[in-house]
Amino acid sequence: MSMSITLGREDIVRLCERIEGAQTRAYAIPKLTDEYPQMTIGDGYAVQLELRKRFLAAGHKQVGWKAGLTSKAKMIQMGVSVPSIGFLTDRMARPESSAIKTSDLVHPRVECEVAFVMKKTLRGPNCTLQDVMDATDYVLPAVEIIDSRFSGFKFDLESVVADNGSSARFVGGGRARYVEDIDLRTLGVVMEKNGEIVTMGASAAVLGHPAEAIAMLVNILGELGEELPAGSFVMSGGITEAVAVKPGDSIVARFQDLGSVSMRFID
Ligand code: 0L1
Ligand code: MG
Repeated sequence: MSMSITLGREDIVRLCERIEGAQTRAYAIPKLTDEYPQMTIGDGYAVQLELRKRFLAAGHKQVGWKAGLTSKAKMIQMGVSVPSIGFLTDRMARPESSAIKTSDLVHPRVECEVAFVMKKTLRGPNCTLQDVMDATDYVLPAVEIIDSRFSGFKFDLESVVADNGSSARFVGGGRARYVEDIDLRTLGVVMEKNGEIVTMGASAAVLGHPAEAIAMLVNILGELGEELPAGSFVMSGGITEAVAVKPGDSIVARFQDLGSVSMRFID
C-alpha cells in the first residue's frame, strides 16, 4: 500500500474541514474522490491525521484505534486487500445498556467486534499475530456504530480512510477474558435487533483470527510512523455484517464466552 501524500497542505485542510463538518453536524457529503480522483490512500490518512489533531486540540482524548474492512467479504466487496484503520476517542465511547442518540448521526449501522486492550506497546513493521497475543492484556466484546458520512454509502477506500474509517460510536461490555483462556478464532456471535436474530458469525471471519487484524493495524501504523501504545483499546473489525439502526431499535450482541453487549437507539 502506498502511503505517499500527493495533495498539498491546503487541499488536506480543506478536505479535513469538509469531513469535520459532516461528522459534527451529521450530514452526508459526496465521496472525496469525486473532486479529487487522483487522491491516494496516503492522502486519506493525511486528512485523517489532520482531523485527529483538530479533535485532540479541542480536548478530545484518544483512547485507541480501530481496524475496519477486516473481513474477507467486506474486502472483496470494496475491492481492497488491506483493511483501513481509524482512531477512537473518549467522545465516541458509550456505556453498556445506554440509549444512543441518532439525531447526531447520518445513517448509523452496528457491527459486532472483538476489542483488545493492550498491556505492551507494539510497533510495525513485521508485527505478527503472536506479538499481538503477547502484548494483549485482555479482550472484551464490543459493538461498533459506524456512520459513513458519504451519501448513499458510495465511497472508496481513500474517502473512507479520510472519514476516519466511518467511526462514530462504540460500546464495550460483556466479560473481559485473557486471550489464553478462550479460542479467539472460533468465537461465535449472534446479533439481535428488537428480539429477532438479524445476523451471526464467527470471529474467524476477521482475517482468520481477530489478532491478525490488530497486527495489520500495527503495521499500517508503522507505515504512518506511529506505534500502538500500551493501554490502547483496539477494535479488530466487524465479524458480522453491519446492520442499520433507527430510533426505537434495541440491539443485543451475544458473544460466545464473552457475554453480551446491548444498547438502544433514540432520536
Ligand atoms: O469498521 C469498519 O469496517 C469500517 C467500514 C468502513 C466502510 C463502511 O462505512 O461500511
Ligand atoms: Mg468496524
